Amino acid sequence: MSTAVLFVMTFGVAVAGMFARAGSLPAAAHQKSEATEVKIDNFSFGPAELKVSVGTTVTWTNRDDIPHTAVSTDKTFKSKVLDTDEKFSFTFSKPGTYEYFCSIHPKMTGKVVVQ
Ligand SMILES: [Cu+2]
Repeated sequence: MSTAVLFVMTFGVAVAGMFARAGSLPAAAHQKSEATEVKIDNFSFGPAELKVSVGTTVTWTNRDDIPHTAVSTDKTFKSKVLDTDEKFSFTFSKPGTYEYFCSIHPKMTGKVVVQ
């Protein structure tokens, strides 16, 4: 193996390492971020169960080609009918378990656990 090839390989690993470390910073910051997303697609909420800290804003985005809603069972929040690519956001200011469903398709359910 030539020195040049060895150098390129070593350098490549070093660069990859730097990117990996740089990449971990935004990921760590993201965990503390105040916004989290739930995607609605194929008649389901994803993730179906979401754990967030108090004060987090959760945004539901309808990625389905069918209208959906996100309505909590205890009426804490209630979206309008979301057409494709429409969003609904709610900020959870109290800890608790918030179960919700789609009022058009009540078999679609999800849960937000606020800690
Ligand atoms: Cu629905």
